[in-house]
Amino acid sequence: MQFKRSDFPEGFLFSAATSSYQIEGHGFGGAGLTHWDTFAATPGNVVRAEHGQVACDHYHRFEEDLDLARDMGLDAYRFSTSWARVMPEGRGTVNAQGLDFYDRLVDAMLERGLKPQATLYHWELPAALADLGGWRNPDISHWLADFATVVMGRIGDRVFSAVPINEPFCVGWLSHFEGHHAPGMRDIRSTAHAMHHVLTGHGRAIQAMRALGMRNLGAVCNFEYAAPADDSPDAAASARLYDGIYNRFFMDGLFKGSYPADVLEGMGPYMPRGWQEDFDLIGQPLDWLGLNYYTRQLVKPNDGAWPCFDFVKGPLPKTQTGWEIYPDGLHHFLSWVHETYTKGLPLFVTENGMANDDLPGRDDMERMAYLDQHLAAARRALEEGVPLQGYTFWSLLDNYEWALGYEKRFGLVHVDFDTLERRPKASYHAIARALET
Ligand code: IFM
Repeated sequence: MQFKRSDFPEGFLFSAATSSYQIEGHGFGGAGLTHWDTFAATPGNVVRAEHGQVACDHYHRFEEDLDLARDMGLDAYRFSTSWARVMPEGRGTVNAQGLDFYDRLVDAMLERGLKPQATLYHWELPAALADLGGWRNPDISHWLADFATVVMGRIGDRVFSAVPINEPFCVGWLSHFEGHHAPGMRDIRSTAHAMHHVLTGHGRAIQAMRALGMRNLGAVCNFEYAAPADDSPDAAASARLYDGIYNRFFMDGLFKGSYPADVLEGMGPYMPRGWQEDFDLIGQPLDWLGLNYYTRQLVKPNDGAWPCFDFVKGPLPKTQTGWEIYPDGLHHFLSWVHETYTKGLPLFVTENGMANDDLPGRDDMERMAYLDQHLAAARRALEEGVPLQGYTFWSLLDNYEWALGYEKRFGLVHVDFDTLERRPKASYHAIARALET
């Protein structure tokens, strides 16, 4: 790999990320049923109906996994806490084994010199809360705040940073409009409610963590570069609307106290009652913002119902998930977010990486090139004055890629899902060399 630690400022934080349901093994330790378990058990939702009951068995192998993170030379490790592991019914009774697990996990990071970067919620909603409407129910902000109080009451004194929700777009749009993720809905009113409640949930969880005296609290959003599929004004308008739904909705909500007019044109009639009154809650002061970035989309209009757009296969090289490789998009978002919204607030790239058809013993040259190109884009933004303070690889391990099952491999470490053996890939070794001081 081309990049070196010394290309980045002193103190720049390198980490790798995972998430609870994708690696832990939800069948262990008294965790409750989640909406991902029920979604996966329903035919047609997930490739081969694969689920997270064992996943990478990180629940039993976390020491070995954190050794791998330490030996790569990382400064930090980004993980998430499973709501259903800590509170199997989502509210009320606490599963002591679950809290003990996160307690041991955080201590194990600290013992290895890894700063714990916590995410409260990375998508495994307790099934009992899904029964109550999940993200469509306005009470979810209170339920999430209660979960924050319980889990951070135990580990919040030792985490380096914390964020309520990973990728609000996926929780809202992908899961309630496109139906690709649990709960698999395709309904505009549910979408409008979920997209708003994910932000009220964010706000109330930040309040709960501040009340515990926690510092270094942020938000993590995902961004996708929207490009018109051709030169027509209609394609430009479609790309603009996609950008509104994916990128501007959450940024405007968090930092401007409003939602974009073009998105409200379609979604406004379906928003929950009184949504305009919630922006003080949503706009809690933050200490940093995290950006997850992977790809771009080419967008063109269609004759259907709002939002009236489709995606077109682009010409650029693609990853195993078919995503175009477009590093300029990362540079664009870092600059745009800094100039338009955060204006000096520290930024972190909190996820970036690619799926590749990796086999043990085969060099993952494609991943090394992808990471180098994106790190170069991040460095360009930094040189132009963007206050970028860290970069996180997705992911430490091959893991459960949601509706795509275990086939799409994002890891720096190969996992054999039959034996659960871990084998560092060539990219892992290259990063270790690049980070050596
Ligand atoms: O695996 C996911 C992760 O859960 C959230 N961000 C994108 C990754 C790759 O699709």
